[in-house]
Amino acid sequence: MPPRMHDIHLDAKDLFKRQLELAEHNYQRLKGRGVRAFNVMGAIGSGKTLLIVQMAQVLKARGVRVGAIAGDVAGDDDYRRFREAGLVAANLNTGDQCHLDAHGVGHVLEELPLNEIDVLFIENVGNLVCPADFPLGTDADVVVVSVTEGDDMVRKHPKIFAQTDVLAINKVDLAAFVGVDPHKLAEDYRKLNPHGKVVFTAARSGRGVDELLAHLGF
Ligand SMILES: Nc1nc2c(ncn2[C@@H]2O[C@H](COP(=O)(O)OP(=O)(O)OP(=O)(O)O)[C@@H](O)[C@H]2O)c(=O)[nH]1
Ligand SMILES: [Mg+2]
Ligand SMILES: [Zn+2]
Ligand SMILES: [Zn+2]
Repeated sequence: MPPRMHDIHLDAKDLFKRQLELAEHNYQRLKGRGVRAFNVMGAIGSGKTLLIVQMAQVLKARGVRVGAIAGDVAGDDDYRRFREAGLVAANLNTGDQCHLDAHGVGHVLEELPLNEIDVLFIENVGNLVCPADFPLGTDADVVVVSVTEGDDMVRKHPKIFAQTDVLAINKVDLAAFVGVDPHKLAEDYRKLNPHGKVVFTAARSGRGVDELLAHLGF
């Protein structure tokens, strides 16, 4: 039987090479349309969606057209939040997969009206482990960690933090209630990733959102 067009049945090294090729393909497609894209990763409930919505409001006020991809295992909750915030949005359900990959994102890029947006936020599935192994073809990677996850999150997930461009330490408004010092997370991150940028955010109030955008080049 001839292989189907998108069958991926390869060993680990080939798989990684294939991921890089697909990511490069996405990158070229986005660049071809003049879209800057960001992979927003982080644990479940860390505040990825709310931070993206807050960044989008600031960017919209500056005349920047924003789109978002809602990556979730199931459902359309985040997709609807993006739509309600006025973003060009797409929903990407992964089913049994706990991360986005360049292949799935590539199909969404075929559908999204990329000529109507300047910036694309791709919200990954809530997970601090395997999204680190799947490049999507974005310009930069953001990880959101909230203080409510504990002060040891960076040490427990060194891979994703070591390779990310910007760390948003979110829910700092709750730091005192959960007895977590956000500076501790920032210190661990700087040790792992001396070139990464760190910003303290409280997405509910919008604190830190301008600084986060500045770290992304806006
Ligand atoms: N107090 C406080 N609550 C926040 C903050 N950021 C997000 N939240 C709340 O935390 C909950 C989760 O936020 P989301 O933005 O949905 O988190 P998420 O990372 O997108 O979650 P998943 O997509 O399910 O992984 C929501 O009820 C938010 O209102 C913050 O800075 N402070
Ligand atoms: Mg979300
Ligand atoms: Zn396919
Ligand atoms: Zn996974």
